[in-house]
Amino acid sequence: MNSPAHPEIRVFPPASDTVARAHVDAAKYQEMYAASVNDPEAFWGEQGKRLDWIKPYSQVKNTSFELGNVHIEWFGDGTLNVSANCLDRHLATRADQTAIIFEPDNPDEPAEYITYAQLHRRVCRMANILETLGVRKGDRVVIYLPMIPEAAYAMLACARIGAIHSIVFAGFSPDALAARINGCDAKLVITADHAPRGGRKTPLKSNADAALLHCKDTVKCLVVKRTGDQTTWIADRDFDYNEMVLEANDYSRPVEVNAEDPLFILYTSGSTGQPKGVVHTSGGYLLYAAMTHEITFDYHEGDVYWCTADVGWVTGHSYIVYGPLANGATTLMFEGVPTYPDASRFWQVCEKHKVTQFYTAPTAIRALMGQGDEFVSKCDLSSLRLLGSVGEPINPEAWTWYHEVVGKGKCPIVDTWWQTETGGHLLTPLPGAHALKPGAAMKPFFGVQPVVLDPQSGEEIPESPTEGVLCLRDSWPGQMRTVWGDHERFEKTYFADYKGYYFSGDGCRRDEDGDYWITGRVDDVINVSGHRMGTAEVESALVAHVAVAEAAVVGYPHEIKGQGIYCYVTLMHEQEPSDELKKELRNWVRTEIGPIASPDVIQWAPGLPKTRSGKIMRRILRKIAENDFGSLGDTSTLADPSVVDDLIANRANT
Ligand code: 6R9
Repeated sequence: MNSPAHPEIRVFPPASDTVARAHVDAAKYQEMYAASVNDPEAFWGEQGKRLDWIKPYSQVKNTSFELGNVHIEWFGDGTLNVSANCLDRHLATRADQTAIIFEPDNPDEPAEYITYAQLHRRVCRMANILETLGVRKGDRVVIYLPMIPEAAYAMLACARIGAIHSIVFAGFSPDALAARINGCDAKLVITADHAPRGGRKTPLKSNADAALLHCKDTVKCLVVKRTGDQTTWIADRDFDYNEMVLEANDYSRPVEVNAEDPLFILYTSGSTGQPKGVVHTSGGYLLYAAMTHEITFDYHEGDVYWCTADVGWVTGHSYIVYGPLANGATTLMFEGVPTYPDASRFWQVCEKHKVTQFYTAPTAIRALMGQGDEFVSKCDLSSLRLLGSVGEPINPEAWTWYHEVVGKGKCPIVDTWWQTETGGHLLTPLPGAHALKPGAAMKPFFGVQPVVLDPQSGEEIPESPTEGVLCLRDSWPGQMRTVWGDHERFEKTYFADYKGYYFSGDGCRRDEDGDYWITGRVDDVINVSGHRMGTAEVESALVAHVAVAEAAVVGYPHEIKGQGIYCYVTLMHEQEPSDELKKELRNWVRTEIGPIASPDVIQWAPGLPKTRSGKIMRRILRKIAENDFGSLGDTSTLADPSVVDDLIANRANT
């Protein structure tokens, strides 16, 4: 079906069987949405009952977006325990139900099915180990693990004793790991010998060893055996999880925490400076993750739900662990990559475990689409009922392939727009309530009030269609509370540019039907294979190299990754440019940050386009990287306009 105003945009209304099954249909969405914004207190006060509280809340919402006084508190006088909500309360009804299906990297290794009763015991044991190692309520624990069930045990064990976890993606380098351990002043790092991925192994323990050289010598290290490979061992600092677990008691009493006590810190990239520690708290976050998981994915009893993200990213936190387990769901954890042993792995796993909901990133879809349909069609995907997309805008071609080839035209696609900062989905179609448009994130979730602002005036644009920056007018329970140790940075980053609003950093379009389309970041954040990165981080890694005088980094369109990393590098005087040096700089960035930040393109730049006040004109660099020289805009304010001609003449092939 076509949209009347835009005949080229196809619109897919929900199918009748989807509507019949759905928790929320169109009428219910209207009614609930109106209630959620007209009386948030009453709405969320009611929804809060999804959780088990130790001491019930009497207050619901206490929030302010006013610069200088930003304050976000939900269910402020309630107490609970997050791990008890994800485990203990399910034991009476689903002790023997599978909580986690673990699918290892190597398909010849058996999958593991962990029931709620087993998960409960393993989390309790891990909690007791953490306490033995001196971790107490409020202490920080860094988790640097492969995608193995122990990562979930560690998260829930922290939650059980009221400790705050901070997961560092296993693809980050020792330097990045050290910065995060020090940033949150962690007492303990939990790691593994190696992380198998795509048939290769990342030496996590030796990375942790290298990182710990730059940390306080009181930081301890708990090591999980994954591959069994030898690692170096430092007595009194390193502890063997597999040995300790044999002795550990299998019950640990869940500690009572306040709804607003931090649950975790997750470092994420912004447009300036080093990554910031996004803080999420216990009550509102868990409620929001659980509710969005149930409603967006239309989760029902007996479903097998799979989110392919890594627990090192927020998607893994909310939609592999906390949301699904709070709902008593069966959640699949996959250690591997989509293309190992070959490009049918995702679909084989769907067939093997009869996956009903499948949630992945556009970059994976594009990569697999390029391998041809046969990898999909040879698998039995009849169990699939719903598909999800997250991490970056999905282009209509990839959407259509996902819909037709993977979903056989029968599975709705929920294109969920959200951020580390938002805790859960903010914009998404709901499968039984909304029509789908390929590439659109469509509608706000309950309680979410998106607004489009004029970037210049900061004024709200009420009419549609329109385009501008995407902000939120009011708080929702899953919103981040602060930047760890730096509330001022929190206020400055999200509440200073547009007064009275939360600024997402994304641009968007709202069409004539009032549906939202995300157009991408409007700041210096790029999105490479769904991984969010600040161009400033890559620049500071580059300039830390002795040969580099100056660097400017921008994103450019990349067929599979969404965006690639394009670096303009000015070398030190008398430093000769060479291909070897390019290679060296690539490796340098990989070790400074991690393989995900590896530059795709390095162009030698004798000079960078700067204003007379010395500000690099990134707009121009972006255009050159995009191969779009026709619209460079006004270059007359440049200190030396001729550098632009040189950069164009020597543009690298992308
Ligand atoms: C969940 C997550 C957040 C940024 C966000 C936006 C982009 C995420 C998207 C999307 C278009 C979607 N983004 N989902 N853009 N459509 N469905 O990815 O968190 O890593 O913090 O990234 O990702 O630019 O601002 P995070």
